[in-house]
Amino acid sequence: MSEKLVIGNWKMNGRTGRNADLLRALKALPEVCREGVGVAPPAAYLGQLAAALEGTPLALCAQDVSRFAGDGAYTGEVSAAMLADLGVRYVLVGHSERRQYFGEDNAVLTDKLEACHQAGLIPVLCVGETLAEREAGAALAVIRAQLSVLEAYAGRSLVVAYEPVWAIGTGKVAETGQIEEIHQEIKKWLLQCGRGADNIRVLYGGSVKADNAEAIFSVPGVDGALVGGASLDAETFKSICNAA
Ligand code: G2H
Repeated sequence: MSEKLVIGNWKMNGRTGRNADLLRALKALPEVCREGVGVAPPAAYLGQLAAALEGTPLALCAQDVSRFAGDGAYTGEVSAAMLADLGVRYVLVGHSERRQYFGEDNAVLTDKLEACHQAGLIPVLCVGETLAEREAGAALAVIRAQLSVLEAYAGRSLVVAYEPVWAIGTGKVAETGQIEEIHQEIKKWLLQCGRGADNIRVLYGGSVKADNAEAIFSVPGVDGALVGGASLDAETFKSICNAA
């Protein structure tokens, strides 16, 4: 796998003024403002970022997408076609916070993957186990069950992100051996289901920071990172992108 992919997931943070300041800082940093780096603001600010990122190599990403592909009476929803219209390239699908707080299951995620495919967007399917699941020895079984949504996915473009739930926003980072094991298993699974793992990046996410990025990027099978909290500070995000 060639260039690593780093996506900053702003989660539900931001205001127009703060976003403008952060974008100004990011655009001035050649380590960040390049191919292979993306930012995922809240949906409310996708338009602001689309305008600000025009003409730059930074990829505009969305944190979520509606499961409904066509226009219609779906109050509050943002469709894949709308995201594509704004210039979005990557869409997070099935982030653990969506699974936890919004009950997203494989049926919902199957529709979201298909909606991305129809609109020409690249889904970033997020998978990962909770601490209880890991302690019960069920991490791999959980991840395989989450990956099974790909069996119905017709598209070829895809990114997978391994984010152990117990490492998200907690400051706890998986050990490099744990990361390597799961990334290799994900790649093996992708190969087994005919997905050609060579073309599919598998990112790591969960408390990636400036001081652990280099170690994480050097783990075999890690093709990039999904960065939450640490992507809200330009200098910290720069250090992470620089290590990629
Ligand atoms: C995991 C990650 C980004 P953080 O959710 O998706 O967040 O880096 O804050 O753990």
